[in-house]
Amino acid sequence: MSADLWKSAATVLDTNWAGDHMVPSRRLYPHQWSWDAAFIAIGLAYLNPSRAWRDLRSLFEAQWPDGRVPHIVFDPQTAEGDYFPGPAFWDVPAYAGRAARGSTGLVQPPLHAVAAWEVYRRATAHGVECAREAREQLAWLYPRLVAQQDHLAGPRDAGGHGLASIVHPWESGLDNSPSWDFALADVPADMGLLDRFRRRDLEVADAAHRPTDADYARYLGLVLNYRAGDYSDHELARRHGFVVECPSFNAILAAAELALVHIAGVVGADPDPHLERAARITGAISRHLWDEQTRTFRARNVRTGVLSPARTVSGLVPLLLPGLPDHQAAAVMAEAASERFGLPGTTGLPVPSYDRTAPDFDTLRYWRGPIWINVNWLLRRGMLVHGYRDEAEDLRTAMIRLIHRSGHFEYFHPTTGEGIGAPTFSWTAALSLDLLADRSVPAYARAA
Ligand code: 9WN
Repeated sequence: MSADLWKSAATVLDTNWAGDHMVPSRRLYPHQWSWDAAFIAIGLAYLNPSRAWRDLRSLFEAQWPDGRVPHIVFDPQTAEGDYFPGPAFWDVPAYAGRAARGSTGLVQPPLHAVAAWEVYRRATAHGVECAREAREQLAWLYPRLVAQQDHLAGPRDAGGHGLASIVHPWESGLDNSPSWDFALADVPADMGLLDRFRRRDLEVADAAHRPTDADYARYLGLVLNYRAGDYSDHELARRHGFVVECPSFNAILAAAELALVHIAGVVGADPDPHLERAARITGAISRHLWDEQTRTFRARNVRTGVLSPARTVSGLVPLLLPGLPDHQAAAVMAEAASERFGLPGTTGLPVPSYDRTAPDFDTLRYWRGPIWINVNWLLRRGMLVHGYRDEAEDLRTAMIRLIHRSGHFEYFHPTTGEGIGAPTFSWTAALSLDLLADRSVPAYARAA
Protein backbone atom coordinates (compact mmCIF):
# COMPACT_ATOMS: atom_id res chain seq x y z
CA MET A 1 0.00 0.00 0.00
CA SER A 2 2.70 2.49 0.90
CA ALA A 3 4.59 2.24 -2.41
CA ASP A 4 1.37 2.90 -4.37
CA LEU A 5 0.46 5.82 -2.18
CA TRP A 6 3.94 7.31 -2.40
CA LYS A 7 3.80 7.09 -6.19
CA SER A 8 0.34 8.58 -6.54
CA ALA A 9 1.27 11.44 -4.18
CA ALA A 10 4.39 12.18 -6.22
CA THR A 11 2.27 12.25 -9.41
CA VAL A 12 -0.17 14.77 -7.89
CA LEU A 13 2.72 17.02 -6.86
CA ASP A 14 4.25 16.78 -10.32
CA THR A 15 0.97 17.61 -12.03
CA ASN A 16 0.27 20.58 -9.77
CA TRP A 17 3.74 22.13 -10.10
CA ALA A 18 3.42 25.38 -12.04
CA GLY A 19 7.09 26.20 -12.72
CA ASP A 20 7.88 28.27 -9.64
CA HIS A 21 5.03 27.40 -7.29
CA MET A 22 2.51 24.67 -6.55
CA VAL A 23 -1.23 25.16 -7.11
CA PRO A 24 -3.51 23.49 -4.53
CA SER A 25 -5.55 22.04 -7.39
CA ARG A 26 -5.50 22.85 -11.10
CA ARG A 27 -9.21 23.52 -11.56
CA LEU A 28 -10.55 24.89 -8.30
CA TYR A 29 -7.50 26.80 -7.02
CA PRO A 30 -5.27 27.88 -9.94
CA HIS A 31 -3.00 30.28 -7.96
CA GLN A 32 -0.64 29.92 -4.97
CA TRP A 33 -2.16 29.77 -1.48
CA SER A 34 -0.19 30.65 1.62
CA TRP A 35 -0.76 27.91 4.20
CA ASP A 36 -1.08 25.33 1.42
CA ALA A 37 2.52 26.21 0.47
CA ALA A 38 3.65 25.37 4.01
CA PHE A 39 1.92 21.97 4.15
CA ILE A 40 3.10 21.22 0.62
CA ALA A 41 6.74 22.08 1.36
CA ILE A 42 6.77 19.67 4.32
CA GLY A 43 5.98 16.71 2.04
CA LEU A 44 7.57 17.93 -1.18
CA ALA A 45 10.92 18.13 0.64
CA TYR A 46 11.13 14.32 0.53
CA LEU A 47 10.94 14.32 -3.27
CA ASN A 48 12.50 17.57 -4.33
CA PRO A 49 13.86 19.98 -1.70
CA SER A 50 14.72 22.59 -4.37
CA ARG A 51 11.07 22.80 -5.40
CA ALA A 52 9.98 23.01 -1.77
CA TRP A 53 12.30 26.00 -1.27
CA ARG A 54 11.20 27.54 -4.57
CA ASP A 55 7.55 27.34 -3.54
CA LEU A 56 8.19 29.01 -0.16
CA ARG A 57 10.38 31.60 -1.83
CA SER A 58 7.74 32.49 -4.44
CA LEU A 59 5.31 33.11 -1.62
CA PHE A 60 7.67 35.31 0.38
CA GLU A 61 8.69 37.26 -2.73
CA ALA A 62 5.09 38.52 -2.58
CA GLN A 63 5.37 39.59 1.08
CA TRP A 64 4.02 43.07 1.77
CA PRO A 65 6.31 45.79 3.18
CA ASP A 66 4.39 45.58 6.50
CA GLY A 67 5.34 41.91 6.81
CA ARG A 68 2.02 40.33 5.83
CA VAL A 69 2.27 37.26 3.64
CA PRO A 70 -0.75 37.28 1.32
CA HIS A 71 -3.21 34.43 1.47
CA ILE A 72 -3.18 34.10 -2.32
CA VAL A 73 -0.38 35.08 -4.70
CA PHE A 74 -1.97 35.45 -8.11
CA ASP A 75 -0.40 33.79 -11.11
CA PRO A 76 -0.31 36.40 -13.90
CA GLN A 77 -0.66 33.58 -16.44
CA THR A 78 -4.08 32.63 -15.06
CA ALA A 79 -7.11 34.43 -16.51
CA GLU A 80 -9.14 36.71 -14.22
CA GLY A 81 -12.22 34.56 -14.81
CA ASP A 82 -10.55 31.34 -13.65
CA TYR A 83 -10.86 32.16 -9.95
CA PHE A 84 -13.18 34.41 -8.02
CA PRO A 85 -12.48 36.58 -6.10
CA GLY A 86 -9.53 37.26 -8.36
CA PRO A 87 -6.95 40.06 -8.77
CA ALA A 88 -9.43 42.75 -9.90
CA PHE A 89 -11.71 42.18 -6.92
CA TRP A 90 -8.89 42.52 -4.40
CA ASP A 91 -7.30 45.38 -6.34
CA VAL A 92 -4.21 45.55 -4.13
CA PRO A 93 -1.70 48.30 -4.94
CA ALA A 94 1.77 47.78 -6.38
CA TYR A 95 4.36 47.15 -3.67
CA ALA A 96 7.99 46.14 -3.30
CA GLY A 97 8.65 46.40 -7.03
CA ARG A 98 5.74 44.08 -7.88
CA ALA A 99 2.89 44.99 -10.19
CA ALA A 100 -0.50 45.98 -8.72
CA ARG A 101 -3.13 43.26 -8.24
CA GLY A 102 -0.51 40.60 -7.56
CA SER A 103 -2.03 39.17 -4.39
CA THR A 104 -4.85 39.37 -1.89
CA GLY A 105 -4.61 41.56 1.22
CA LEU A 106 -5.54 38.86 3.74
CA VAL A 107 -3.23 36.37 5.45
CA GLN A 108 -3.49 32.69 6.42
CA PRO A 109 -2.08 30.72 9.39
CA PRO A 110 1.69 31.31 9.54
CA LEU A 111 2.89 27.73 9.35
CA HIS A 112 5.84 28.70 7.17
CA ALA A 113 8.58 28.77 9.80
CA VAL A 114 7.57 25.24 10.83
CA ALA A 115 7.64 24.24 7.15
CA ALA A 116 11.02 25.90 6.51
CA TRP A 117 12.55 24.09 9.45
CA GLU A 118 11.07 20.76 8.34
CA VAL A 119 12.34 21.25 4.78
CA TYR A 120 15.78 22.08 6.18
CA ARG A 121 15.81 18.92 8.30
CA ARG A 122 14.84 16.74 5.34
CA ALA A 123 17.12 18.51 2.86
CA THR A 124 20.22 18.00 4.98
CA ALA A 125 19.70 14.25 4.54
CA HIS A 126 19.95 14.66 0.73
CA GLY A 127 23.73 15.27 0.65
CA VAL A 128 26.19 18.15 0.82
CA GLU A 129 24.80 20.22 -2.06
CA CYS A 130 21.24 20.10 -0.67
CA ALA A 131 22.53 20.99 2.78
CA ARG A 132 24.31 24.06 1.40
CA GLU A 133 21.20 25.13 -0.50
CA ALA A 134 19.14 24.60 2.66
CA ARG A 135 21.37 26.89 4.73
CA GLU A 136 21.19 29.59 2.05
CA GLN A 137 17.44 29.37 1.77
CA LEU A 138 16.97 29.49 5.53
CA ALA A 139 19.17 32.58 5.72
CA TRP A 140 17.04 34.25 3.02
CA LEU A 141 13.79 33.28 4.67
CA TYR A 142 14.66 34.05 8.30
CA PRO A 143 14.22 37.88 8.29
CA ARG A 144 11.06 37.48 6.21
CA LEU A 145 9.60 34.93 8.60
CA VAL A 146 10.39 37.27 11.48
CA ALA A 147 8.65 40.17 9.68
CA GLN A 148 5.61 37.94 9.14
CA GLN A 149 5.47 37.11 12.85
CA ASP A 150 6.02 40.77 13.84
CA HIS A 151 3.07 41.88 11.74
CA LEU A 152 0.76 39.28 13.28
CA ALA A 153 1.95 39.84 16.84
CA GLY A 154 1.99 43.64 16.40
CA PRO A 155 -0.65 45.43 14.27
CA ARG A 156 -2.81 42.32 14.22
CA ASP A 157 -3.06 42.11 18.00
CA ALA A 158 -6.32 44.03 17.74
CA GLY A 159 -7.62 42.88 21.11
CA GLY A 160 -4.42 43.66 23.01
CA HIS A 161 -4.35 40.18 24.57
CA GLY A 162 -1.09 39.06 22.95
CA LEU A 163 -3.00 37.14 20.27
CA ALA A 164 -3.32 37.77 16.52
CA SER A 165 -6.82 38.53 15.25
CA ILE A 166 -8.20 37.35 11.95
CA VAL A 167 -10.29 39.83 9.99
CA HIS A 168 -11.97 37.34 7.66
CA PRO A 169 -12.95 33.66 7.97
CA TRP A 170 -10.66 32.94 4.99
CA GLU A 171 -7.70 33.95 7.16
CA SER A 172 -8.28 30.98 9.44
CA GLY A 173 -7.85 28.49 6.59
CA LEU A 174 -10.97 26.80 8.03
CA ASP A 175 -13.07 29.08 5.90
CA ASN A 176 -16.66 28.03 6.42
CA SER A 177 -16.24 26.65 9.95
CA PRO A 178 -19.12 27.09 12.43
CA SER A 179 -16.47 28.79 14.61
CA TRP A 180 -17.22 32.03 12.73
CA ASP A 181 -21.03 31.91 12.76
CA PHE A 182 -21.37 33.83 16.03
CA ALA A 183 -19.23 36.74 14.82
CA LEU A 184 -20.57 36.64 11.26
CA ALA A 185 -24.09 37.07 12.65
CA ASP A 186 -23.17 40.74 13.26
CA VAL A 187 -21.92 41.20 9.68
CA PRO A 188 -24.65 42.31 7.25
CA ALA A 189 -25.20 40.00 4.25
CA ASP A 190 -25.55 42.38 1.29
CA MET A 191 -27.14 39.99 -1.20
CA GLY A 192 -26.82 42.61 -3.94
CA LEU A 193 -23.08 41.80 -3.98
CA LEU A 194 -23.92 38.43 -5.52
CA ASP A 195 -25.56 40.19 -8.47
CA ARG A 196 -22.55 42.43 -8.93
CA PHE A 197 -20.03 39.59 -8.58
CA ARG A 198 -20.58 36.05 -9.82
CA ARG A 199 -19.47 33.12 -7.63
CA ARG A 200 -17.16 30.93 -9.65
CA ASP A 201 -16.86 28.23 -6.97
CA LEU A 202 -20.43 27.13 -7.75
CA GLU A 203 -19.47 26.54 -11.39
CA VAL A 204 -16.66 24.16 -10.49
CA ALA A 205 -17.98 22.58 -7.27
CA ASP A 206 -21.29 21.28 -5.94
CA ALA A 207 -23.35 24.00 -4.19
CA ALA A 208 -24.16 21.57 -1.35
CA HIS A 209 -20.45 21.50 -0.47
CA ARG A 210 -19.80 25.22 -0.61
CA PRO A 211 -20.71 28.16 1.64
CA THR A 212 -24.29 29.48 1.42
CA ASP A 213 -25.02 32.65 -0.57
CA ALA A 214 -25.68 34.63 2.62
CA ASP A 215 -22.26 33.67 4.02
CA TYR A 216 -20.60 34.37 0.69
CA ALA A 217 -22.17 37.83 0.60
CA ARG A 218 -20.74 38.48 4.08
CA TYR A 219 -17.29 37.27 2.93
CA LEU A 220 -17.36 39.68 -0.01
CA GLY A 221 -18.61 42.56 2.13
CA LEU A 222 -15.77 42.02 4.62
CA VAL A 223 -13.16 42.10 1.86
CA LEU A 224 -14.67 45.28 0.40
CA ASN A 225 -14.59 46.96 3.81
CA TYR A 226 -10.97 45.96 4.45
CA ARG A 227 -10.06 47.05 0.93
CA ALA A 228 -11.82 50.43 1.39
CA GLY A 229 -9.50 51.06 4.36
CA ASP A 230 -6.45 50.24 2.18
CA TYR A 231 -6.04 46.92 4.02
CA SER A 232 -4.83 48.87 7.03
CA ASP A 233 -4.74 47.11 10.40
CA HIS A 234 -5.13 50.37 12.30
CA GLU A 235 -7.96 50.33 14.90
CA LEU A 236 -9.40 47.13 13.49
CA ALA A 237 -11.77 46.41 16.35
CA ARG A 238 -13.52 49.73 15.73
CA ARG A 239 -13.39 49.83 11.94
CA HIS A 240 -14.00 46.26 10.88
CA GLY A 241 -17.01 43.98 11.31
CA PHE A 242 -15.16 40.71 11.91
CA VAL A 243 -12.22 40.62 14.33
CA VAL A 244 -11.70 37.24 15.97
CA GLU A 245 -8.99 35.44 17.94
CA CYS A 246 -8.79 31.92 16.55
CA PRO A 247 -7.26 29.07 18.60
CA SER A 248 -5.66 27.22 15.66
CA PHE A 249 -4.29 30.38 14.00
CA ASN A 250 -2.64 31.44 17.25
CA ALA A 251 -1.37 27.96 18.06
CA ILE A 252 0.35 27.95 14.66
CA LEU A 253 1.72 31.44 15.38
CA ALA A 254 3.33 30.16 18.59
CA ALA A 255 4.58 26.94 16.92
CA ALA A 256 6.23 29.16 14.29
CA GLU A 257 8.16 30.97 17.05
CA LEU A 258 9.43 27.61 18.32
CA ALA A 259 10.61 26.72 14.83
CA LEU A 260 12.32 30.14 14.59
CA VAL A 261 14.30 29.30 17.73
CA HIS A 262 15.98 26.56 15.71
CA ILE A 263 16.24 28.49 12.49
CA ALA A 264 17.91 31.32 14.44
CA GLY A 265 20.46 28.76 15.65
CA VAL A 266 21.41 27.88 12.05
CA VAL A 267 21.53 31.45 10.71
CA GLY A 268 23.38 32.86 13.73
CA ALA A 269 20.54 34.98 15.15
CA ASP A 270 19.39 35.31 18.76
CA PRO A 271 16.85 32.57 19.56
CA ASP A 272 15.69 34.05 22.88
CA PRO A 273 13.07 36.51 21.57
CA HIS A 274 11.38 33.62 19.75
CA LEU A 275 11.33 31.45 22.83
CA GLU A 276 9.86 34.30 24.84
CA ARG A 277 7.20 35.11 22.28
CA ALA A 278 6.20 31.45 21.95
CA ALA A 279 5.70 31.32 25.73
CA ARG A 280 3.69 34.56 25.71
CA ILE A 281 1.34 33.43 22.93
CA THR A 282 0.91 30.00 24.52
CA GLY A 283 0.01 31.67 27.83
CA ALA A 284 -2.48 33.98 26.08
CA ILE A 285 -4.20 31.06 24.31
CA SER A 286 -4.30 29.11 27.52
CA ARG A 287 -5.88 31.95 29.51
CA HIS A 288 -7.92 33.83 26.97
CA LEU A 289 -9.37 31.22 24.59
CA TRP A 290 -10.16 28.57 27.19
CA ASP A 291 -13.71 27.89 28.30
CA GLU A 292 -13.47 26.39 31.80
CA GLN A 293 -17.05 25.10 31.78
CA THR A 294 -16.73 22.91 28.71
CA ARG A 295 -12.95 22.55 29.02
CA THR A 296 -12.38 23.40 25.37
CA PHE A 297 -10.64 26.12 23.37
CA ARG A 298 -12.93 28.46 21.45
CA ALA A 299 -12.62 31.45 19.15
CA ARG A 300 -13.19 34.85 20.80
CA ASN A 301 -14.94 37.79 19.16
CA VAL A 302 -12.72 40.78 19.91
CA ARG A 303 -15.56 43.25 19.28
CA THR A 304 -17.84 41.75 21.92
CA GLY A 305 -15.47 39.69 24.10
CA VAL A 306 -17.73 36.66 23.64
CA LEU A 307 -16.44 33.10 23.03
CA SER A 308 -17.89 31.10 20.15
CA PRO A 309 -20.29 28.36 21.29
CA ALA A 310 -19.16 26.03 18.46
CA ARG A 311 -16.88 23.09 19.24
CA THR A 312 -14.74 22.75 16.14
CA VAL A 313 -11.43 21.15 15.21
CA SER A 314 -9.78 24.57 15.58
CA GLY A 315 -10.08 24.17 19.36
CA LEU A 316 -7.98 20.98 19.28
CA VAL A 317 -4.98 22.52 17.53
CA PRO A 318 -3.42 24.26 20.61
CA LEU A 319 -2.25 20.72 21.48
CA LEU A 320 0.65 21.60 19.15
CA LEU A 321 2.18 23.69 21.91
CA PRO A 322 4.59 22.04 24.32
CA GLY A 323 3.99 24.79 26.89
CA LEU A 324 0.26 24.06 27.12
CA PRO A 325 -0.56 23.07 30.73
CA ASP A 326 -1.04 19.30 31.12
CA HIS A 327 -4.65 19.63 32.25
CA GLN A 328 -5.54 21.50 29.04
CA ALA A 329 -3.67 19.00 26.86
CA ALA A 330 -5.56 16.17 28.60
CA ALA A 331 -8.86 18.03 28.05
CA VAL A 332 -8.13 18.43 24.31
CA MET A 333 -7.41 14.70 24.11
CA ALA A 334 -10.67 13.94 25.94
CA GLU A 335 -12.57 16.16 23.50
CA ALA A 336 -10.86 14.50 20.52
CA ALA A 337 -11.73 11.05 21.85
CA SER A 338 -15.33 11.96 22.74
CA GLU A 339 -18.29 11.15 20.49
CA ARG A 340 -18.02 14.71 19.23
CA PHE A 341 -14.80 14.05 17.33
CA GLY A 342 -14.33 10.29 17.79
CA LEU A 343 -10.63 9.55 17.38
CA PRO A 344 -9.95 6.57 15.06
CA GLY A 345 -10.33 4.18 18.01
CA THR A 346 -14.10 4.48 17.67
CA THR A 347 -14.71 5.44 14.03
CA GLY A 348 -11.61 4.21 12.18
CA LEU A 349 -11.50 7.68 10.62
CA PRO A 350 -9.49 10.83 11.33
CA VAL A 351 -11.35 13.60 13.21
CA PRO A 352 -14.01 15.66 11.44
CA SER A 353 -13.89 19.45 11.19
CA TYR A 354 -16.92 19.90 13.46
CA ASP A 355 -18.69 18.28 16.41
CA ARG A 356 -20.45 15.15 15.08
CA THR A 357 -23.24 15.54 17.65
CA ALA A 358 -24.08 19.17 16.75
CA PRO A 359 -27.54 19.57 15.17
CA ASP A 360 -26.02 21.46 12.22
CA PHE A 361 -23.17 18.96 11.63
CA ASP A 362 -23.04 18.72 7.84
CA THR A 363 -21.34 15.76 6.18
CA LEU A 364 -20.70 17.59 2.91
CA ARG A 365 -20.34 21.28 3.47
CA TYR A 366 -16.94 22.84 3.60
CA TRP A 367 -15.38 22.77 7.10
CA ARG A 368 -18.77 22.07 8.72
CA GLY A 369 -18.23 18.35 9.16
CA PRO A 370 -15.94 16.77 6.54
CA ILE A 371 -12.47 15.44 7.39
CA TRP A 372 -9.39 17.42 6.34
CA ILE A 373 -5.92 15.90 6.37
CA ASN A 374 -4.01 19.08 7.23
CA VAL A 375 -5.72 19.67 10.57
CA ASN A 376 -5.41 15.99 11.46
CA TRP A 377 -1.71 16.24 10.64
CA LEU A 378 -1.43 19.15 13.10
CA LEU A 379 -3.36 17.21 15.72
CA ARG A 380 -1.11 14.17 15.34
CA ARG A 381 1.91 16.39 15.81
CA GLY A 382 0.33 17.77 18.98
CA MET A 383 -0.25 14.25 20.28
CA LEU A 384 3.41 13.43 19.78
CA VAL A 385 4.45 16.69 21.44
CA HIS A 386 2.48 15.70 24.55
CA GLY A 387 3.49 12.04 24.56
CA TYR A 388 0.21 10.50 23.31
CA ARG A 389 2.13 8.08 21.13
CA ASP A 390 -0.48 5.34 20.65
CA GLU A 391 -3.21 7.81 19.73
CA ALA A 392 -0.81 9.54 17.32
CA GLU A 393 -0.01 6.24 15.65
CA ASP A 394 -3.70 5.33 15.31
CA LEU A 395 -4.37 8.71 13.75
CA ARG A 396 -1.45 8.33 11.34
CA THR A 397 -2.71 4.91 10.26
CA ALA A 398 -6.27 6.19 9.85
CA MET A 399 -5.11 9.06 7.64
CA ILE A 400 -2.98 6.82 5.44
CA ARG A 401 -5.78 4.26 5.08
CA LEU A 402 -8.28 6.92 4.19
CA ILE A 403 -6.12 8.51 1.50
CA HIS A 404 -5.15 5.11 0.12
CA ARG A 405 -8.77 4.05 -0.10
CA SER A 406 -10.29 7.28 -1.41
CA GLY A 407 -7.47 9.19 -3.12
CA HIS A 408 -5.70 12.52 -2.62
CA PHE A 409 -8.93 14.46 -2.20
CA GLU A 410 -9.32 17.92 -0.76
CA TYR A 411 -11.52 16.56 2.04
CA PHE A 412 -13.51 13.47 2.97
CA HIS A 413 -17.03 12.47 4.03
CA PRO A 414 -16.93 12.02 7.83
CA THR A 415 -19.07 8.87 7.84
CA THR A 416 -18.24 7.03 4.63
CA GLY A 417 -14.72 8.36 4.05
CA GLU A 418 -15.62 9.12 0.42
CA GLY A 419 -13.43 11.81 -1.20
CA ILE A 420 -15.01 15.24 -1.76
CA GLY A 421 -13.88 18.47 -3.46
CA ALA A 422 -10.78 18.62 -5.63
CA PRO A 423 -9.59 15.05 -6.42
CA THR A 424 -5.86 15.73 -6.80
CA PHE A 425 -5.20 18.12 -3.96
CA SER A 426 -1.62 19.11 -3.23
CA TRP A 427 -1.53 19.23 0.59
CA THR A 428 -3.25 15.85 0.92
CA ALA A 429 -0.61 14.36 -1.39
CA ALA A 430 2.29 16.14 0.32
CA LEU A 431 1.21 15.23 3.84
CA SER A 432 0.64 11.62 2.86
CA LEU A 433 4.35 11.48 1.98
CA ASP A 434 5.20 12.83 5.41
CA LEU A 435 2.86 10.37 7.12
CA LEU A 436 4.37 7.47 5.18
CA ALA A 437 7.86 8.57 6.12
CA ASP A 438 6.59 8.44 9.72
CA ARG A 439 8.85 10.95 11.30
CA SER A 440 8.14 11.32 14.94
CA VAL A 441 8.07 14.84 16.26
CA PRO A 442 11.57 16.21 16.73
CA ALA A 443 12.92 17.30 20.09
CA TYR A 444 12.67 20.98 19.18
CA ALA A 445 8.89 20.86 19.07
CA ARG A 446 8.78 19.22 22.48
CA ALA A 447 11.22 21.42 24.37
CA ALA A 448 9.40 24.60 25.43
C1 9WN B 1 -10.39 30.63 -0.13
C2 9WN B 1 -6.75 26.56 -1.09
C3 9WN B 1 -7.69 27.09 -0.02
C4 9WN B 1 -7.26 26.64 1.39
C5 9WN B 1 -8.31 26.95 2.43
C6 9WN B 1 -9.64 26.37 1.95
C7 9WN B 1 -10.01 26.95 0.58
C8 9WN B 1 -10.45 29.14 -0.52
C9 9WN B 1 -11.81 28.89 -1.14
O1 9WN B 1 -9.00 26.61 -0.34
O2 9WN B 1 -10.18 28.35 0.66
O3 9WN B 1 -9.14 30.96 0.31
O4 9WN B 1 -11.98 29.33 -2.29
O5 9WN B 1 -12.67 28.31 -0.52
O6 9WN B 1 -10.66 26.59 2.87
O7 9WN B 1 -7.93 26.39 3.67
O8 9WN B 1 -6.07 27.27 1.75
O9 9WN B 1 -6.56 25.18 -0.95
